[in-house]
Amino acid sequence: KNHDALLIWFTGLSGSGKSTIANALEKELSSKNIHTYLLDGDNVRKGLNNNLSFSPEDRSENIRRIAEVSNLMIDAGLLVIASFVSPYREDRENVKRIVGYKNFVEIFVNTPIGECERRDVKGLYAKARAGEIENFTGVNAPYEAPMAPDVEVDTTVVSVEEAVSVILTEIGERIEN
Ligand code: GGZ
Repeated sequence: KNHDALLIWFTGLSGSGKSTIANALEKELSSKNIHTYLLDGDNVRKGLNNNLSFSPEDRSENIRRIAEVSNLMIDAGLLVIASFVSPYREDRENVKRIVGYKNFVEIFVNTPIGECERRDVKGLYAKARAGEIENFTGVNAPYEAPMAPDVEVDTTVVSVEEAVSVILTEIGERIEN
């Protein structure tokens, strides 16, 4: 099935629910016979970007490489979904430049940090609070919220299914060729 060249970019804190929604979205798109690829910390930071830390400079490089890889995948005809904290506005702006503004859809998973920290799926917030992790986003490193995301969801307010449905509505006509 055809679709516009598209990169669906999830940004938000660790534990905000980005990857959960991104995975559910991918499943939904696959069921519509749309060929997708999901990039996230698990498949990028362990391989291509395994030499990068969480310093501001390395995060910028992480995001830049992801944007370039996304661009190649878009050229290959895939609908790319990316799920990264991507805390710096300038880095996300750079992604838009690289893939082209019209190909970029920004999803801000704006779950309050209190909830992310309460979930603490990987115990990282506790470690960061204990001073065991430097540059942990939301604790001792900044998160610059998008000014005008295409979609904003708070997982304390909407379910995963509802979030996917809002995103599908947003990209609607772009996948209905
Ligand atoms: C933020 C960190 C950090 C620090 C390790 N700050 O919940 P997770 O575990 O699975 O998602 C987080 C992931 C963030 O990697 P990204 O590549 O998305 O970050 S960025 O876009 O900022 O480059 C978290 C884990 O890695 N993690 N240390 N210091 N998250």
